[in-house]
Amino acid sequence: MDRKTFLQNSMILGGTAILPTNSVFTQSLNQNGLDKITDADGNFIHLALPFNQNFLEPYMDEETVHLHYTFHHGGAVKGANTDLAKVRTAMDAKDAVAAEYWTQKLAYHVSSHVLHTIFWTNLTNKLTTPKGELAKYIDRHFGSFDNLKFQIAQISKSVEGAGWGILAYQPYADSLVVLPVDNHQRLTQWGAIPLLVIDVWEHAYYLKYKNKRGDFVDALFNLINWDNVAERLEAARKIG
Ligand code: MN3
Repeated sequence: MDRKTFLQNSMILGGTAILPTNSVFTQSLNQNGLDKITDADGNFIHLALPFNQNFLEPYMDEETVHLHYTFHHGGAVKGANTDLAKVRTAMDAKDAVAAEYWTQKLAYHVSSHVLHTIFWTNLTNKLTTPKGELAKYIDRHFGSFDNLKFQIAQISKSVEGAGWGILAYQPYADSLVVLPVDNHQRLTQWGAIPLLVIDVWEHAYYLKYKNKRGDFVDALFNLINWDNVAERLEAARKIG
């Protein structure tokens, strides 16, 4: 197989693998209305926030939520649609270089779209704590809720550059894992399903917290919706 044919084959995989990889999981989340990132035609859509833009005050200010949701998350949705069209055009034209370029852009924007979609639903304005199966999994895999909070806070504070701290369900091991993600188009454990994602790109906190990323991460524990995390664990375990 020459390089051009190889690239075309891998692009076909790369351009479409993002959604089918977790298609069973995606389908189950779509059915229960937790996450929806595409319409019936496969175009990426930006669902309304699950709350008003001032809902997370004072820990996350209204202006930050407005800019973050509208321009950062919204920009990823627009970008993903553009990239998808460009990938298709490039494949029609058998332009391997362009298709490789737009496939990488697509991975970047779709990853951003997925993680932001989860991020908004992970937040609420009342204190919650892990219960039921989620609490059992946390005790089994981290020893205690405090240990989990410590680990995910440390990871979120120290992940390099623009990134995320993620609590995920790893179906291969039936376990919970904490992952540092400094380039969100690359997973650090294949197969792991994100349950709780903490956005530590500067746009997520800089207006209010300036350079104090640690203060933002600590404040975020006032907003985490552990009932949503529990719902995600239940959905993720069904595909294991
Ligand atoms: Mn963000």
